[in-house]
Amino acid sequence: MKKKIILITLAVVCTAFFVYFVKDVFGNTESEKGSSIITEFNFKRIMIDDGREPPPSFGLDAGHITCDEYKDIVAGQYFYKNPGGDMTGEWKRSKLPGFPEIDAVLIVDVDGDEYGDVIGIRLPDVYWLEADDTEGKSWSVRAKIGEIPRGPHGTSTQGFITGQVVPGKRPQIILASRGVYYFEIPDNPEEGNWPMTRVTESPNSEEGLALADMNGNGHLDIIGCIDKTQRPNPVGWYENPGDGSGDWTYHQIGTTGWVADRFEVTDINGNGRLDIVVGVANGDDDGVYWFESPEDPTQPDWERHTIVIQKLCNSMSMADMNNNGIMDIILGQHYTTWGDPPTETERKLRIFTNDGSGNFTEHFIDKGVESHLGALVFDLNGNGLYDIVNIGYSDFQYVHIWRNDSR
Ligand SMILES: [Ca+2]
Ligand SMILES: [Ca+2]
Ligand SMILES: [Ca+2]
Ligand SMILES: [Ca+2]
Repeated sequence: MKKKIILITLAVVCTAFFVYFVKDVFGNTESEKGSSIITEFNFKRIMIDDGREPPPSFGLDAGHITCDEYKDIVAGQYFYKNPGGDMTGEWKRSKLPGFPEIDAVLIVDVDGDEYGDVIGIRLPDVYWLEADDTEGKSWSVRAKIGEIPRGPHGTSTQGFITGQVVPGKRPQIILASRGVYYFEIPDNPEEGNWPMTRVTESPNSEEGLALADMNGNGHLDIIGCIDKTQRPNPVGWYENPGDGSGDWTYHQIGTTGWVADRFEVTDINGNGRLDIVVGVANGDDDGVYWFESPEDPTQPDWERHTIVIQKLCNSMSMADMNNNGIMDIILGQHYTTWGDPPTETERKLRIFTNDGSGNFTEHFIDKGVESHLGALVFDLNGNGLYDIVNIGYSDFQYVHIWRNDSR
């Protein structure tokens, strides 16, 4: 009986926080808080972990796992509870089950209860993990949701995103490895074997993913890699057929000299057409480029524009960092011991703000921190300013955040 009362109390507390958030986000309180345009960035670097065990992992996401106004982080084998306040306190770390192999890649609300949910992969297996408590102190594997083939990186992979590509109560989980697949969350997720659809079977489609309605028909299309081994490397998008069927049509729109690693989509030049932004890595032609959409986005040969030339652009993301309503680019730098590795002073974290016409201004944020599938942005403390979250690959032992103190 006592246990039941505690559980009910927990549920009420969590619901109260949830209502607070919904109000906060949809009542525009958050955007009002951070609505003034930022003219100068001010970030504070905070190291939240320097003792992660190998192997290096790819997964990184932030979201509300615990019942407070601060976003928590999952990365690889670990969950980190946001300490709140100025976020310089201890980020309590819990190991996720399945250690050392499971790579936690996404935070997704699977079942609508107060216990946080995470999607973890140990390919070919894909799992739903859930917190056993509202603090994320311990976690359990709730179900194996399905299997996708192993790609070039064995048990893990570098392409994962959530979004509503088909109608449903909850967004789907989209994974790119040897092929691109999406899983739908069923009504009884604990039974496992979630419905899965294959978007492409192309064997070398592992890399970043983006979602956007490219042709304006109301269905989210997938922007991603089709063959990372081809040189030049194709850039393009998969057209959502809108009827739930698989094997989507791929539209190639251009090429990069080497691996098109990270993808983002926005209207870069303000003409109402969605353009594709690509971070290129690991060879000749490294840099960040944007491809200008023609009137018909299914046409090939979009004009390519350079935003910045930099080696190893494996960490590129997009958000409106200066609150002027136009998406900007956040860029970290990977480090490898092969080839001509960037020196420590070259490992920069930068923001490139767009004036709305495709003219970018560079803002130096920090240097010396390696970034691989990092430089992601989340408003970790709910103050209306995007903070930056970072993991590395060569320097896999670290997780850093940069708290956004800009005003
Ligand atoms: Ca849950
Ligand atoms: Ca455009
Ligand atoms: Ca902006
Ligand atoms: Ca913030």
